[in-house]
Amino acid sequence: MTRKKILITGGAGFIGGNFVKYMVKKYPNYDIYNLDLLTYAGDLTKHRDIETNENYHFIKADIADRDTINPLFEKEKFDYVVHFAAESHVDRSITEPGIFVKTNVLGTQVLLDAAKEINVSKFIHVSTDEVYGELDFDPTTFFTEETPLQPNSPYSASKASSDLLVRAYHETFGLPVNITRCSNNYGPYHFPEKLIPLTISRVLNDQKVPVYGDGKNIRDWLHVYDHCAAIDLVLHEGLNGEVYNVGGHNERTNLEVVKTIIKTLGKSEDLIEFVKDRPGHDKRYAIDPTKLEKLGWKPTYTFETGIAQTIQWYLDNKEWWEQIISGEYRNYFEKQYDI
Ligand code: NAD
Ligand code: TDX
Repeated sequence: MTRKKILITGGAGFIGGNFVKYMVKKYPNYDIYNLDLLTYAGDLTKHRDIETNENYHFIKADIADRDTINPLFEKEKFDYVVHFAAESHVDRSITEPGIFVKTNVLGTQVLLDAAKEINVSKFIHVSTDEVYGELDFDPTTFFTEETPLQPNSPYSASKASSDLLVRAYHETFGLPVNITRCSNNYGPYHFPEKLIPLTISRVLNDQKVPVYGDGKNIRDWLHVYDHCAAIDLVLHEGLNGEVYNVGGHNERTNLEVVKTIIKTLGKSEDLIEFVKDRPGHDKRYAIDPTKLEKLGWKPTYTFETGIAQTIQWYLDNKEWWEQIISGEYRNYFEKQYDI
């Protein structure tokens, strides 16, 4: 296999971090460059197991900083770019939309320009099913790659905007791109502001779990390891210019998710506290992954096996999440929640 240089942005975060580990271990012949600004969501302690590997490199930089990104691309001449870096939390986009536009839209455009200048062989843009908006509760309806974009939150609007730029750089400049749109991920190193790790960490500390509205909103859960395998496949086999939806048919209401975690940990459902709903709260997401399955992808986790693995991981790695929730996160939680 020829040696390749792969730039992974956002590789100190949740999904990017898992993907960096996956690539460093699976492809010793690829040089993996993890570029990350190390915002509140990024941390490098998760890479202690790979940081001394010869094929792992870290670069601290802001994707929206053209003066850093352009010379870096000129110098390193990356073969592939896999772009995860983003502001990713819907609730934060409601209180502070500006940074979502800067990082997710402008940052993506800076990377596209730099990638175009050095003629990268592939630019993978990791997007989200949230760009399609919401589905109603009819279980026979799904998002396909043809579903129109109708984002409802500042977060999803910023991701949809970046998707359109990626598409335009393919159509106008012939940049070899793919866009992947994945459903909700969960698994190791998920930042505890998101529903599943928030619930696990709070239940373990016998603290109330805030459930928005009536808890009946539905998400389609995918284990992060299955997402990593999907991106690997698209990177190597995806047809240029194509969009691929990623999801494993694991729809659950939020209340079902929270109750499963509480039951697994042997705690009481009295910990559930219904709180005021998220503004613009999307009712349901559900992915039709047929196109990616035809390319050769199949998830390996069901929700049951995946959530059991994830809960065990949080039990075994308390140090990682305790260090987060005892820091600046406390201020965020107090501002965000009334409980
Ligand atoms: P995350 O918030 O855990 O990690 C984001 C990473 O990006 C962090 O390490 C952060 O430091 C870095 N970053 C932020 N701004 C940066 C900047 N200006 N320059 C460089 N680095 C910066 O996010 P995640 O959940 O791992 O999501 C990764 C990607 O996958 C995002 O693009 C997100 O939209 C997409 N996605 C997430 C999910 C999900 O369920 N979490 C589902 C579908 C798609
Ligand atoms: O405290 C909470 N209580 C609650 O009921 C939180 C944080 C969430 N929720 C609900 C809102 C959603 O219906 O749980 C569901 C999941 O919420 P999040 O974990 O915030 O995820 P979501 O808003 O669905 O977005 C996620 O999936 C798509 C990621 O954060 C995005 O980055 C990704 O694009």
